[in-house]
Amino acid sequence: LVPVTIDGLEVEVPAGTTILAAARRLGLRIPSLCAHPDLRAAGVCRVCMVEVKGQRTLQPACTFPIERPIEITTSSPAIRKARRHVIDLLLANHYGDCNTCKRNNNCELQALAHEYGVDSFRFGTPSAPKHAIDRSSPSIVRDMNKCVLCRRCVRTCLENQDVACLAIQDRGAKSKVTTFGDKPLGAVACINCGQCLNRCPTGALTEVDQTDDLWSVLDDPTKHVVIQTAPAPRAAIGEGFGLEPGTPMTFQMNTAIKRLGFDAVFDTNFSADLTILEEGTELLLRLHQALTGKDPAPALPQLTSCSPGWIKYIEHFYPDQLPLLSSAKSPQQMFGAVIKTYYAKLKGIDPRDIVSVALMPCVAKKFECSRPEMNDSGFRDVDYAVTTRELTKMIREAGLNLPQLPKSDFDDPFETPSGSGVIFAATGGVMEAALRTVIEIVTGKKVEDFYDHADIVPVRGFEGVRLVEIPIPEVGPVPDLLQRHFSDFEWLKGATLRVGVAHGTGNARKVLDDIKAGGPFSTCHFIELMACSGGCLGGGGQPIPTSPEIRAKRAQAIYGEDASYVVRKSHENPQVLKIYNEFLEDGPCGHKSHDLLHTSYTP
Ligand code: HC1
Repeated sequence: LVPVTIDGLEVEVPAGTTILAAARRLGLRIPSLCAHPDLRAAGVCRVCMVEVKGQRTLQPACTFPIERPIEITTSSPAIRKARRHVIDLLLANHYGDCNTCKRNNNCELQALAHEYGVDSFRFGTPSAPKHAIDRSSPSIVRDMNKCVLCRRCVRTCLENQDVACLAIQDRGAKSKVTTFGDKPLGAVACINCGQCLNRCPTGALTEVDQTDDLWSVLDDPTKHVVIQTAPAPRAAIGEGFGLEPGTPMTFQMNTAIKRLGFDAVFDTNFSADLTILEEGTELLLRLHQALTGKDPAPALPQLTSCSPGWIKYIEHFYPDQLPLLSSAKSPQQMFGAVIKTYYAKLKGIDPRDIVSVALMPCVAKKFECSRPEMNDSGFRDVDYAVTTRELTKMIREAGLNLPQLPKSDFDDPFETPSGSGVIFAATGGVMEAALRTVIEIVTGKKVEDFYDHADIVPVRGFEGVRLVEIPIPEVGPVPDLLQRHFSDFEWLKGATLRVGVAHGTGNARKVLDDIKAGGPFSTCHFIELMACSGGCLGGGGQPIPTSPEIRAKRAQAIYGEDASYVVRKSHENPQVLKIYNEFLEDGPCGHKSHDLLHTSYTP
C-alpha cells in the first residue's frame, strides 16, 4: 500500500490506484466528464486536473497512477482557472439549447458550468447546429451538436458491449464521434441496447421519445389503452422523483398510470411466468432428446431469448449460433400477443381498438416490438414500448408526485404479482425463475427442500459470467400440464444441470466464443444472456446516472419484492394456469402457444 495525502487527508491505496479513485475513497469529489465508474479511464476531458507536489504542470486525476507517496491538491486558484477554461471551451463548441434538451437538469456539462459559476459564453457559442440529428434508429436519437467528445459512448460500445459501432474520427477541432462509414445509426450494426446513452453526460444520445404518441391515444375515446409494466422500472422510477435508487414504487406507479388515463395496468410478471413455462418445457424437450440419444441432436446449450439487444447481437455477430436460442418470445411480446387475442375476447373488445403499451427499462424493446416477426395476434402485438424515463416525464407532465400517490393493485385478469416474474429484472433472475420451476416440476418436491426460501443464490450476483451446477437427485411424476410431452422423468434422474449466466454483450461474446471453442460453456444445458450490465435493471431506458452501486440497490429492491410475494414460482401463478386451461389448451409448447408465443430468428 502507498500512503497518499489529498487536500491534507491521508489514505493508503494499492500501487497503481488513480488519484481520482483515491480521492473517492476519502469521500472527495473531483469533477470529470470522461470518467465513469463502469469504464476504464480515458483522460480526454481534462476537467479533473489536480496539483501533484513536485510536478510542474497540472495532472489528470483519472489517469495519474499513484506509485509512491505523494501530496495532492484538488482545489486551488490554478486548478479552478484551468477547469473553468475547459468548460468555457466546451461551451464554445456546444450547440445545445438547455431549455429544450431532454437532459435539462440532468446534464453533467450544465451542472459543471453551474458549479464553476459560468454565467456567460466567454468564447461565444455556435449560433446554429452544425450536425443533422440522426433519427434513423428505432431506439436511439443521436445529436452530435451536444457531444462533448468524452468518448464514454465509444468506450461503452467497444469495451462493455463489444459491438464497436461508434468510434472517434479525426483529431483536434475536426474530431467527432461517428459510426462505420459515418452512416446513420439505423444502418450500422448497433444492437439498440442504449448502454451508450445511459453513460452519455449530455443530451447527445437519447431515446426515441414516444410520449406525444401516447398522449394522443390516451386522449382518443375510441381506444382501449392498456399497459404492461416490466419488473425493472419499478425499482428505479423513484430516482426520477428524488428517491434513493432501489426504492420500490410498484403500486404507486399503478396509481399514476391509471391517472394518466390508461384503461388497465398489467404486470409483465404474468408473461414472464408464461415464458418460464414455455422456455422451461422447451429446455426439458431438448434435454430429453439429448439424454435419451434421440435424433436429431438437440441444439444445446439453450440460450435465453428475452433481451432484444442480445438477440440483435447474436444475429449480427454469431448468426451460426442462432439455433441455440430458445424459440420463446420475450415476456413483452408474449403479453402483447395475449392481450390482442385472449384478453380482447374475454373483454369483448375488438383488438383493432386496443392499444397495447409496454413500460420497459430498455430502448431495444422499441425495436423489438417493431420487428416483422411480432404480429402473431393478427395485429402488431405491442404498439408502443416506452422507457422508465418516458413514463417519468408523463407523470411529471400530469402534475403527479409519484412518491406521494396511494398504492393500487394490478388489473384483472392478470392481477397476481409473482416473485419469479419480478426477478427477471436482475442478471441471473431468468435462470433462477426457470430453475425454481424446473426443479419442482421434475423432482415433484418443493424447491425449498433444496434451497432455503426458494432463493437459488448460486445464480445471483454481478460477476460478468457465471457457471453453476444444479443436481437433480430424484424425479417425481409428470404433472398434468406436461403429460402431452413426457410419460416420465426417469431419464433425468441423477443428472446435473449445468447452467450459465452472462450480462453485457461483451460477456456474451466470451460465452459464445467459449461454446465455439468447446470450452466449459459448451457443456452447459441452459444459459441466460442479457444485453445490459446487471440485466434489465441496468437497461438503457432507466434513470441516469447508472453505476455498479446504483444497480446493486435496484437489485435489492427486486429481490425484496420477490420475497414479499405469496406466489414466487411461475408454475404456481394462478393466472398462468388459467390461461392454459381456457385458451392455450394444448399446454406449454403446444400448437396454440407455438403459434402465438414462439418465433424464430434468421441471420
Ligand atoms: Fe426485461 Fe423481460 S426482464 S427483458 O430485462 O424478459 O426490458 O424489466 O421486461 O420482455 O419480464 C426488459 C425487465 C422485461 C421482457 C420480462
